[in-house]
Amino acid sequence: MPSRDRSRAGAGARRSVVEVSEELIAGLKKKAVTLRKHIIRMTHNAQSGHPGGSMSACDIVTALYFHVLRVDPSNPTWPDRDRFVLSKGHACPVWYAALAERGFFPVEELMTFRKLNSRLQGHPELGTTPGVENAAGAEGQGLSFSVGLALAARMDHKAWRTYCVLGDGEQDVGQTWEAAMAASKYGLDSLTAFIDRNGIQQEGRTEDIMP
Ligand SMILES: Cc1ncc(C[n+]2csc(CCOP(=O)(O)OP(=O)(O)O)c2C)c(N)n1
Repeated sequence: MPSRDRSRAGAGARRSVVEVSEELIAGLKKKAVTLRKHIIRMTHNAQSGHPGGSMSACDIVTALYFHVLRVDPSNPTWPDRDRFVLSKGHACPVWYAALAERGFFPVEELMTFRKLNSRLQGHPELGTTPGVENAAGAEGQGLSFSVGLALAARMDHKAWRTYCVLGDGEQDVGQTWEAAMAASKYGLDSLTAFIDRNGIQQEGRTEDIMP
């Protein structure tokens, strides 16, 4: 998040700018197609879920999981891992697809999405799915949770970063703005927030619902 007072930034914060090449972009685009295929199969198999919001977040989630995030699929709770928070939790098919492709659990398990006793429920659950970092479903809470994570990293003098994905419709929720103000106040430069600007939300175009 932008900071007005960089001097308060956490010690040990890592640079958030990454090198990219044409080859890397091509590889990520290919991986994003794979994730989109998973999303379609999962939601079709379940005959429910949120394919649209999952698909629109696909490029962001792919870039994070396949180039940026420092995570260890064989040790999902590695204390020094970067944290990924999906605030728009209804888009969890894209998260599950990325986690499976990254090796957190078998790709075949994706077909259990939204089934009884599955680890892949319709909204993310903390402690149920390997690699899932936050429970979500009620929109507007993820950035507050992310602010807490970033503050915790600073208090512990840790270099891990927090990445949060929000919906554009989710900007209607006041809690998101409270969290943004807190992130700015504390100069949390280890926190990066993305708004998935797909222009639509559940009941219409984002501009029409809350101009
Ligand atoms: C607090 C709250 N109110 C309503 C909902 C119902 N809901 C589920 S998805 C959605 C649309 C969200 O729009 P956006 O954040 O833009 O997500 P996207 O369109 O990218 O999926 C809504 C309102 C919810 N999950 N939480």
